[in-house]
Amino acid sequence: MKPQLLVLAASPSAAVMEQLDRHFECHHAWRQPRGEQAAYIGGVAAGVRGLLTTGAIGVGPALLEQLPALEIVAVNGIGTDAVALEATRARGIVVTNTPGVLTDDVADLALTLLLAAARRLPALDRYVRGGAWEAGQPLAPTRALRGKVCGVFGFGRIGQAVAARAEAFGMRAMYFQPRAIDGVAQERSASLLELARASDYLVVCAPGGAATRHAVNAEVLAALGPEGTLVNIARGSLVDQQALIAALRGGALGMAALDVFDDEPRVPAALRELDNVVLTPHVGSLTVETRHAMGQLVVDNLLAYFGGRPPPTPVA
Ligand code: 8YV
Repeated sequence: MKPQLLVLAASPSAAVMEQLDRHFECHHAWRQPRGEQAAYIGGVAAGVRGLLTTGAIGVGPALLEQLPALEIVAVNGIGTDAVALEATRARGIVVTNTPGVLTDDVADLALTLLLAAARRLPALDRYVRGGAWEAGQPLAPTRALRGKVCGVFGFGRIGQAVAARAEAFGMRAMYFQPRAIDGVAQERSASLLELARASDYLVVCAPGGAATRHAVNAEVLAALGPEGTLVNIARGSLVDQQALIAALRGGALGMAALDVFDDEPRVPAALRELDNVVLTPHVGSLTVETRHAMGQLVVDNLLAYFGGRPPPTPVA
């Protein structure tokens, strides 16, 4: 008998979906209309041994309680801040994620956002489309990247990949995270506040969760300053969104380029109305290649676990 798998979100890779359906009895909750998913899950919950979720969706205590036979949570993503890890630990439920395979694409998006903010890409696009160019309206120059400081908050795989890319654009990369990293060339600031003070661009790459909630607060934003730019490709929870809106409105902060938000997919109108922001809908890992590699790692983790082998990428 195939193990029963509750699938909360689909992979865009057909090869991944085919393997899931081949090896597991899949309950595809994502195929149900939003309003009917809870009832659908209630109907299949008793036999579910594996749960496939995403970094953004995770799994909360209430759903875990509904799944008495659950043995493994396979996260199609790197972040586990939305997984109730205390509850999974207490029940001995294995949790896996997809580290490594998404590093380059997420770092690429960080630089895409940084460049879009630095060179005012959305405004330039509007300038051409709206006929302002043809009408001869004036256009102010933007600032060069070379020689500027790119502060990286959170210096794991993704943070280090962001630093390497920033350096390729002639920027100086620095970082802050509580634990110093041996063997890296970049200087570590004494605190996030110090890093923000030193930075022209502050790129948030740290994990979400209680320990980092609102780490980027009004004081950090003010330290980044009126010429500074905040880039966030990590989790909305790391930034105090209300303080960010106030800083962008009042000029305490120059610009923000954001892929992640507090309460996705809801983005406050106050943020959407601002001209000094660049917004993308949580797409750091959304490329054909990376989503396939992530999905394949999810399949490999599930097959290893149910085959009695250690999953390749367990969450410690
Ligand atoms: C995805 C992410 O949005 O890896 C993460 O933690 O947030 C993203 O890569 C998500 O997990 C999609 O599956």
